[in-house]
Amino acid sequence: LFTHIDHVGIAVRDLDEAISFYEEKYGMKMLHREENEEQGVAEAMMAVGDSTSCIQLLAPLNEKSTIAKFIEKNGVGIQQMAYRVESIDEVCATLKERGLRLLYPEPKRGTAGSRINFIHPKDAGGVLVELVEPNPEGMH
Ligand code: MC0
Repeated sequence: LFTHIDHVGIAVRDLDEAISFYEEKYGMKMLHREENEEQGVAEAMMAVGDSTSCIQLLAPLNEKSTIAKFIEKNGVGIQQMAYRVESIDEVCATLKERGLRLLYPEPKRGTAGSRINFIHPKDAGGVLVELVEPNPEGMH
């Protein structure tokens, strides 16, 4: 069903500070950075070595952001686990058949024009699981 770990998402308060930490302490390179208003986040993708898996740093764009709510409740730290898929439409249909709730009826726009959806954490053992179909012209 899933082909790779696409990224692990980490909620941070200050994106620039977090990027510097990952660059200076871990030697990671930033592959991509953008603001996604629909999701309420400023985000940066940090490459883990030569793999295509990333750490996604997520800072809230405003106080209504899901990331602001997450930090208020839990503090900073791991917010989500994202798997890469080939066809998000097929994977979502399969997961629905298997009784899992997806957050969106249709995929939304994610990093670099990817198509994304989420499995509700209450149906996934307390883990917010994101599904990512990368944009072929995007970052991977
Ligand atoms: C909430 N819960 C979580 C959780 N967020 N559990 C694990 N991981 C998380 N991140 C749990 C809470 O502890 C609570 O359980 C219950 O779910 C309801 O939480 P809530 O605090 O009342 O929050 P809701 O229901 O308002 O929102 C939770 C929900 C939301 C997952 C629906 O965060 C959401 O829509 N997330 C998907 C979008 C997203 O995260 N966007 C930001 C990343 P209890 O037991 O206390 O009831 S954007 C992104 O990732 C894009 C750019 C990309 O990668 O391309």
